[in-house]
Amino acid sequence: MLLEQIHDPSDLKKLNLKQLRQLAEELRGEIVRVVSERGGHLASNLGMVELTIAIHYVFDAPEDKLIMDVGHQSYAHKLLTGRYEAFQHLRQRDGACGFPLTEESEYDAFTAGHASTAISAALGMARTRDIMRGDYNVVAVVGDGALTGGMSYEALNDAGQNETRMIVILNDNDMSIAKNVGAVSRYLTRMRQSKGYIAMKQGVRSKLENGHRFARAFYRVLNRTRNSLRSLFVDDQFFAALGFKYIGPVDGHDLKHLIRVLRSTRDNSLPQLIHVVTQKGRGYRPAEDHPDVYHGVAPFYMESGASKSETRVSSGSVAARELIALADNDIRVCAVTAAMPAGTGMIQFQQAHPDRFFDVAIAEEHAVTMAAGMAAQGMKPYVAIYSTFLQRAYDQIMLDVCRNGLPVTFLVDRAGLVGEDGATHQGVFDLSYLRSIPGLIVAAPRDVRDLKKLIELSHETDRPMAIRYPRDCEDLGPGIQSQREFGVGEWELISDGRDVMIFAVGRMVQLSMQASIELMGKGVSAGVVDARFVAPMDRDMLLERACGVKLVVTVEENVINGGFGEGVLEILAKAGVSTPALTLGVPNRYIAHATVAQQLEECGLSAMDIARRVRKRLAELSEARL
Ligand SMILES: Cc1ncc(C[n+]2csc(CCOP(=O)(O)OP(=O)(O)O)c2C)c(N)n1
Repeated sequence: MLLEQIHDPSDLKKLNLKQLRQLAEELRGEIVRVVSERGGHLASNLGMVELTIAIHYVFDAPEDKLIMDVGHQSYAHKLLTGRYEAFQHLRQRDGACGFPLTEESEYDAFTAGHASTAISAALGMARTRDIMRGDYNVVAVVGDGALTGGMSYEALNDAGQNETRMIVILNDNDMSIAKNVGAVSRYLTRMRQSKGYIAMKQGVRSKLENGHRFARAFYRVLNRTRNSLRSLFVDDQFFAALGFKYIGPVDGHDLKHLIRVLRSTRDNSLPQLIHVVTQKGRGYRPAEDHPDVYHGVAPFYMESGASKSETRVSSGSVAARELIALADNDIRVCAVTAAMPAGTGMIQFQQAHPDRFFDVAIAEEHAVTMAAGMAAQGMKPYVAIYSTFLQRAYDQIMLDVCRNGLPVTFLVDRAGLVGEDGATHQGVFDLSYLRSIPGLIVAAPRDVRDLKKLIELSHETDRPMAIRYPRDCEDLGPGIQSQREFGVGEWELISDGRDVMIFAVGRMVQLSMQASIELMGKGVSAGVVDARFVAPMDRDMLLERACGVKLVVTVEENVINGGFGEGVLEILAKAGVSTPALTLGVPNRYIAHATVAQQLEECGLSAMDIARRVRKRLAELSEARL
């Protein structure tokens, strides 16, 4: 295998074109094999193979800086930069991260995971190079999906104004996770279709090489009138107006041509944008046929492409079904997503109510303020965004929705620890960043039944509300189902305890119940309260249950700093309650990729950990009393 001989990009430069093509096939095989075992981003990576080879063939990383937007398409890059072994453990604890990570390799110039940051980061590096009188190239690789994010335009606008030397490679596969949307996407489609011009030019050139007389004459005319003729076919006004020299469209699977084009851009002193057209899922039939389904996958059988994991009903799909039912009877109900129709489950809403579904592209800030505008005119918008991506829209939630007191509901998906996607994707900050916003109701269901009730409640209230939930929500069954309907801010006593009261949020309710059983076995009577509202809190229940026990415990799948537990401590302190308290949650650091179970353990949040930590604190307290 050629791949085994590539320890860093300098080995790549020793290969001839035929070998580079063979390497491309080997890379594809390796990516499909490893992703089939470990899960990960498949289709985007298969589309990037030739482009990655060409970039490393032409540029000299790590001196030249390569910045990949989102970074989910960096697998070939990892395999070509000395991480073959780590890649065998892709997305596993201590294995290769699924995104570029500066700690992992000097070839990863910038840690990423969220979209539309690459051009800004690249511009910052290019400016630094110029100040420090360096002489390296800075190359940002941005997908057409990532180009829909506002930051990309902020960066292009800035880069173009004073002509900073940098290269932006637009990897255009016409797909975000789902089909790309928006006017810019339509514009790119027109540019791609101008490939007719390029095909014609190439056809004429090859005929010329074969000595065709008319072709030779035509090619001469074509070349002479190149610019005016080209503009008939390729409308590059948009990028030119932003101050970028536009090059393309270029076939992203034609290695020879790619290398030639990239070479022509090396060391140029202008901002340049190379428009490369690739096919998402290239080379693996199931991914070519369904690039959206194979964007990010769980482990699958290579032969058939079928998933190895059993299909589970996601919380998002439960939420979508509930919303559809509400929308059936209320024309005000609409759904908004930022490029994640399938991931958030809202694709079902789209099918049921296409005229009230809005995919605004990778534009979380816009999604929130657009929903605020709709709510201001009488709609009841539901904005479904993952916890980690909603971080982008903090100011819009704070001012455009909440300052205006508008009834927008945020369906905050993938809340809590998310597993293999790792540090950039953890949903462990939302309770902190949402809890502090005046007027916003913040709730977390303990299971799907609760999720449905919370959505019903959100429909009844005219206040802004956020409901946060993990991807998979259990159904804890009617056994512990709330016996009564609850209002905003009401918690629920699940079991009483003489020694300890555990106040738990969301998925932690179930683990706390298991912990209480474990504690009972050790002679500790621990009760559990489902603290389903983190804002406003149920002060009365808290004070009632916190007095008279030896220890108050809070458990949340959120960072401790600014989280639920700190809110509880504040209420207890202000009320003068002196019961000792233990706050359990995610430590205030970035939690790397691993399984959710491993991450829970790492944070000391498994049921056994909760029980162990409670007993330890009880022991410390009784020692202190002696
Ligand atoms: C701020 C933000 N929102 C949403 C996402 C989720 N996401 C990851 S990749 C992706 C699509 C990116 O499309 P594109 O840039 O065209 O890359 P492709 O996968 O098509 O190669 C999305 C929406 C993200 N990473 N960051």
